[in-house]
Amino acid sequence: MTSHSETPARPKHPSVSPECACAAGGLPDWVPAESADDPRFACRVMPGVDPGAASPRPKPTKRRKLELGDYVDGILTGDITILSRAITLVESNRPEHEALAQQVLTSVLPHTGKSVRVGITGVPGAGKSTLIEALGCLLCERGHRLAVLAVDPSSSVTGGSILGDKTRMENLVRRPRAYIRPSPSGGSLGGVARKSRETILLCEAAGFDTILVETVGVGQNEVTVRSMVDFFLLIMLSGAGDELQGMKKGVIEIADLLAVNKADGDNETRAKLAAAEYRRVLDFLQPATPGWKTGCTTCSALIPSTLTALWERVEEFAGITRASGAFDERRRQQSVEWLHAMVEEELRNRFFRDPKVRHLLPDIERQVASNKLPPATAAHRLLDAAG
Ligand SMILES: Nc1nc2c(ncn2[C@@H]2O[C@H](COP(=O)(O)OP(=O)(O)OP(=O)(O)O)[C@@H](O)[C@H]2O)c(=O)[nH]1
Ligand SMILES: [Mg+2]
Repeated sequence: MTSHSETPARPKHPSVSPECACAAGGLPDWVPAESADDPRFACRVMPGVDPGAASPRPKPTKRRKLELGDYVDGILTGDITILSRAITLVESNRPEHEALAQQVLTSVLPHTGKSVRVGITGVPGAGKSTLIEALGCLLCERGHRLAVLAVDPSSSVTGGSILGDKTRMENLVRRPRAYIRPSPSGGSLGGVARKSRETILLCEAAGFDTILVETVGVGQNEVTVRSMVDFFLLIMLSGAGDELQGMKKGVIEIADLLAVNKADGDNETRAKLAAAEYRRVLDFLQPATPGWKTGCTTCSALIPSTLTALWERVEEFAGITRASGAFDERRRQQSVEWLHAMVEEELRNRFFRDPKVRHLLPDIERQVASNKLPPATAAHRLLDAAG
């Protein structure tokens, strides 16, 4: 037996390093060298692991670089992995990616356009994602191929609600006929919108016949999503009789259908009353789409028949507007507006990147701020400098 008193006193802070452990044959450096076989010093220091020599962890296999033809073939054959990579390419801000992304888009463009694009908006918590999941499953069962996208410029800051949604839409995400894509983290709404528009085209080329675009009803988001979809659905909640007060008239005016959601259980009657109130208001508003009367219905993700009825309205809309030409006319207008928006954005970027502008700008800003120069004169001076 070895008593504690027989053990030599340890240094207060024994410094143990792999090097000295090796030098002392695996013993801590406070063990006398000649005591290697002394059972009182049973403790051993394991040599440290050299990360270089350690059993190699399997290296992440580098993904094969795809060429233009790989992207185009993959997309057109509905290969979801390649579609996802093409969307990532479109979302990238790197100039070399941008050039390839544009080539991919140009190649697949003749195969785009054959879908119904539906925008879904509503205040946070209105039940958009839950509705999309329930409706999406229903559409998949009917044989549709469905892509769910999100436009949420705040997502790069907040982590993005659709990221949560992807796990929340757990039934839909497992359906092979459905594809869910989180919002691109583009910062500005303009950037996110461009990427989302291009993503819609890629999804259509990959064979998705129904595109649902979810956006949170705050700020300019709704107007932007309206400009990229055929049908715009506004999800509402019934409140305590003050529905219209918090609601922006402008948003109602761009919708093709209002749906008072969560019309189930105790809430059903209240939702129906709210819907009737909205219908009275809609009678006084200009419809968003020529030849289509914007209506208001009730729905619940918990009651499939309400979702079927909701989708019937979308199909009816598509039928009527396709026949009248309003459907195609809107798409043509949207493409031209998109062109103009792109030109404006590019001009603005080039202008503010111009070295002469960057040189003059701080001083001109100061002069404008201190009322020494009228803003219009200042703007012309900068524009002239940029040539
Ligand atoms: N009773 C009832 N609850 C619902 C219904 N749809 C959604 N909810 C609940 O409402 C809450 C919000 O639903 P979400 O689908 O996340 O709402 P959202 O509009 O996508 O919210 P954001 O993405 O944050 O803007 C969740 O707790 C849902 O369970 C419905 O039809 N009936
Ligand atoms: Mg959501």
